[in-house]
Amino acid sequence: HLGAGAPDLTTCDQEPIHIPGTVQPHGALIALRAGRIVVASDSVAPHFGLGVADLLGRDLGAVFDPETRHAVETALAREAVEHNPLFLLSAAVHGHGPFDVIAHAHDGLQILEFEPSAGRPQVEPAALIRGALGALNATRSVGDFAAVLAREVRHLTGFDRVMVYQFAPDGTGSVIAEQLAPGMEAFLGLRYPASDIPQQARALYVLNMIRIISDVHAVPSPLSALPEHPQPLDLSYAGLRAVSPIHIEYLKNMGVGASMSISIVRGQELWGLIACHHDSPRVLPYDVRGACEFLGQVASVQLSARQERDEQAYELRLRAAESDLVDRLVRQPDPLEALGAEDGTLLSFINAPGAAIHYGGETLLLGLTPTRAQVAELCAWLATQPEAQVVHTDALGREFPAARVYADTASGMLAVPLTQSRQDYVLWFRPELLRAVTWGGDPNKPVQVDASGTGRLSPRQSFAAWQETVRGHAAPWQPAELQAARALRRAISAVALRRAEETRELNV
Ligand code: BLA
Repeated sequence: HLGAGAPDLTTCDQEPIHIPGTVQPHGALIALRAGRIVVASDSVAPHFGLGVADLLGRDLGAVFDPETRHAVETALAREAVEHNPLFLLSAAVHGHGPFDVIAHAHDGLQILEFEPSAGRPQVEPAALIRGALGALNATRSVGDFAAVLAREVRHLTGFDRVMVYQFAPDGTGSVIAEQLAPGMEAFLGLRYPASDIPQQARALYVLNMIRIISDVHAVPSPLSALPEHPQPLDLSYAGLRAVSPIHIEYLKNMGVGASMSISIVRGQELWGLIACHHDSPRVLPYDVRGACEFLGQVASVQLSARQERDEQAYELRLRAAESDLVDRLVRQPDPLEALGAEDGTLLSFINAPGAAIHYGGETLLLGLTPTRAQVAELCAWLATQPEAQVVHTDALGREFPAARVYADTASGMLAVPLTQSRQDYVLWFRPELLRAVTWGGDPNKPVQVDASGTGRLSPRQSFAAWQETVRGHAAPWQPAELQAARALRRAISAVALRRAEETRELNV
């Protein structure tokens, strides 16, 4: 599906993943128009013992016995299946099965999917997640919520690795919670490039909240259609949709056998994913997938509320810390003494692992920072810059090349001037975002083009490209942080002004 020519990351967005022309072979799919079968997957042969030719052009009588056919048609007439895949019944097909029969309608077609039944009655999704809902309700912060969500999804599905993956405004994402089976490699805290989940996939995942790749090594089963139905079948809402070969390759590189992900949506945007991996193939019955989707919907609603609460709490904390710092400046004229207390106030004022105070030629360091001499040199450079209330950057090395040597401690810098005229600043630092990620397999192996020779990118290459783009970048300063820094700057000016006036009065 990808265009010819040199591979580059933009081609990822071009792949029409909703019309792969194939389904995953652990099930079979047929599509009907006006009661006639117009599309069928080759996998009807192993599952039903029938050829595609036995089905195309026929009605449901070619699949079901009369009684089952009646039950399916009655359910289809009654249920709202537009874009809404529903479990209809468990039924045998020509002595094979039984199969879970899942139906939805899209683009004027009725699409029936057949998955081997799990051998137990289907359960209402709500019943499967009653316990999880209670545990989720009891959490307060985004972090706690995500941790419980990962635990409950792992409990429900048995996947070896369950992660909550959150997108940043720049489209990159990081693993904010994780539950692992013993022996699984941890990804918690790692950040991945935006191109790992391209645009069209994100758009599809807002429409259809769940997808499963049951076996990354399975050979997809092609769809055949009647000549009068030439356009590719849109599988946006189909559970058996075969997944992008690029992504399959990605999962193989990671050493993953099966994958599932559930969307978490905020407004109309993908907030994140619950991403699940299994070492070996894993098929999940429809009701368990439905329960996961339900959890995803609950998470979509509840995470927003918790995120707002977290943001408000952070703003309050910023304001409290700011007024505490100002109090100290009022009581103690020497900023090194006033702000340099080792009690963590300066570091916790703004979420940063390092801070420094440079005043009257002296430098005080707190946490993860460049050296004293480097901070002094940085302040000398800042003093040559156009005057500003606060100076901030998330790529310091771009603006001040001398800072490149300490990118690992200070790719991000936020500086508040302490005095009008001198090189005096209080500064916060953030480290480079980049963290080493090792994919399954040999990390030293050169980037390869895949076996089919179509010039597709491998995830290793995307990661290398991303490393280049994020080198020297730190997590950006949030608007609330900049606002707090400006408020601190104003307060410092006010304190200095008052002090100047007091001195003048004394001198009179
Ligand atoms: C899809 N990529 C995905 C999905 C995830 C990721 C979760 C959803 C499908 C699924 O559930 O498996 C990415 N998975 C991750 C990340 C982690 C993880 C970041 O576990 C981290 C722990 N991918 C690339 C490049 C391209 C690409 C370079 O790296 C394109 C050239 C494509 N990824 C790609 C495509 C899909 C995808 C096309 C959609 C798959 C589909 O639904 O058909």
